[in-house]
Amino acid sequence: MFKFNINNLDLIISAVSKKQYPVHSMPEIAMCGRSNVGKSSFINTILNRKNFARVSSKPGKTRTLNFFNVDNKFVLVDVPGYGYAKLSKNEKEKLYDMIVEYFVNSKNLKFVLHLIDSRHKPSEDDIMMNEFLNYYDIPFIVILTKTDKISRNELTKNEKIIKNTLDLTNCKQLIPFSSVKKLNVEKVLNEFNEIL
Ligand SMILES: Nc1nc2c(ncn2[C@@H]2O[C@H](COP(=O)(O)OP(=O)(O)O)[C@@H](O)[C@H]2O)c(=O)[nH]1
Ligand SMILES: [Mg+2]
Repeated sequence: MFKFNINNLDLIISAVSKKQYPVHSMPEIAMCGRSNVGKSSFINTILNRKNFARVSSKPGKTRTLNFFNVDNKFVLVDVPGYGYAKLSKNEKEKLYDMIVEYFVNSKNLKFVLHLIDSRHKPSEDDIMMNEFLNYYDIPFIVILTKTDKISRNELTKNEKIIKNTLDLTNCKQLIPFSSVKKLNVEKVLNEFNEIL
């Protein structure tokens, strides 16, 4: 199986607004999803690393846009997980403002990986994020996470529901994924390779 051999995964900056975005000329790939959707596991699986999750879950780095330099090849932008039940309306609005500001101002963003739990109908927050991506005309790939937790039949059924619920105008691909089974790792890597 083709693998990324990542030597350096460096946190460039944890930013909360555009004046803090790092200046560079590499392509950017951003990743977003509801908290607990499997974002850290996904990236550890894709990059063949164990330490991304650790870096990205350090206190203070969970409500920020975390820019990672991946081997001087591309910049991975970890967008904070949305949909915490605990967030107040005001905190939630701030979070969405920060995400939208990035979508609007990112110069090198090639596509967004939007992670959605394959077991459920997309949440209101998933739908809102999907609307942002289409509205700001950002190409995205939907990653259906945790497919190992459901049967083939359920996955087929849920895929239909998800496709009917989301606006897939700007969607390049919808990829069922499992970090446990390493399902479709190559498919994701091919999408990465295309922009490098
Ligand atoms: N069975 C299974 N569990 C997963 C998968 N991906 C993540 N998880 C579990 O889901 C929980 C949240 O995962 P995490 O990667 O931390 O999610 P994050 O909050 O989006 O970064 C953890 O308990 C993971 O072990 C998967 O593909 N299959
Ligand atoms: Mg995480």
